[in-house]
Amino acid sequence: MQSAVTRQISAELRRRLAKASNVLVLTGAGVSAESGVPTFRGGGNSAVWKGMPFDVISSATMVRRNLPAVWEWFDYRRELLKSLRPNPAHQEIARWQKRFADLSVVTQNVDGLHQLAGSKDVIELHGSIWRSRCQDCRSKIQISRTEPRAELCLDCGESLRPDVVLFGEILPSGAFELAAEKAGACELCFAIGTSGLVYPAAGLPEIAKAAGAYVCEVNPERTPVSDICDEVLTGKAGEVLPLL
Ligand code: BV8
Repeated sequence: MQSAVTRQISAELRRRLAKASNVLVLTGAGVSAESGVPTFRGGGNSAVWKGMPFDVISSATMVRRNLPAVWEWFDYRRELLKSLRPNPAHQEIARWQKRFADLSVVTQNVDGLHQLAGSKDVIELHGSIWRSRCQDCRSKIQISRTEPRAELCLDCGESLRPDVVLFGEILPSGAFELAAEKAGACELCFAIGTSGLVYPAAGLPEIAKAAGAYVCEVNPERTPVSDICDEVLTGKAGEVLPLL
């Protein structure tokens, strides 16, 4: 008995999956939802921390106004992540690195679960919750899953902040440019678990589409990205991806 999702997968997509060599995957918070990581929007929730919507606490303004509060929010999320593991969606995407000659994994997520699942060369558009950055000399320090994080820069002694791109901040230099170049060169582009609201990341499927790629969305809900897709697979990433 074929599942509802299997019936959704078109012959065209199957054909393209069979012959594609250059594939780009753009993921958002939804790809980590089945690992237990709360998403920011969709599914009725929008992350709120101590009364502040996430785009207020995760913002450049808040780093200037109240860095300890920003650390508290990120420390809380990192603590939660310590007990969470990659789900079948992350694992399938990691397997795709061998399946396709040139697979680009571009993520908006900061949780590190793609890397934990085995994906290599992940383009982290919004940085990583597992890294700090010095506010002064900008040196970066990995945050361990077991040891307490450093409070001050080991090089210059100045205060550290999460090495994450907050609202109102520019993306790591080169990250978006590389992702856009890959999007412009791919034959097949998947937008997986993203609400398609946050730019410039949300512009990547449009770049792929304009360059002639076949664009496919995997999401339980419709999003602004759905309108430009060649195919929309309605379902959870952890259930749909293994069927592809
Ligand atoms: C920039 C890190 C320019 C932090 C994030 C006003 C002031 C300042 C900027 C702006 C402004 N107005 C607009 C902007 C631009 C802003 C923006 O786009 N805002 C939007 C909200 C309107 N963008 C920026 O600020 C970016 N920078 O523009 O810089 C600039 C230039 C020069 C000088 C200065 C600035 C930076 C944006 C990055 C912000 N940081 N994250 C943190 O993690 O706390 S973004 C944040 O939202 C998350 O990281 C996430 O990556 C991102 C997008 O969310 P999604 O990943 O899509 O997740 P979401 O929860 O929204 O959706 C989940 C989806 O999954 C849903 O569709 C759901 O249906 C689906 N789903 C659920 N379960 C499943 C599933 N799918 C599959 N399977 C499931 N099981």
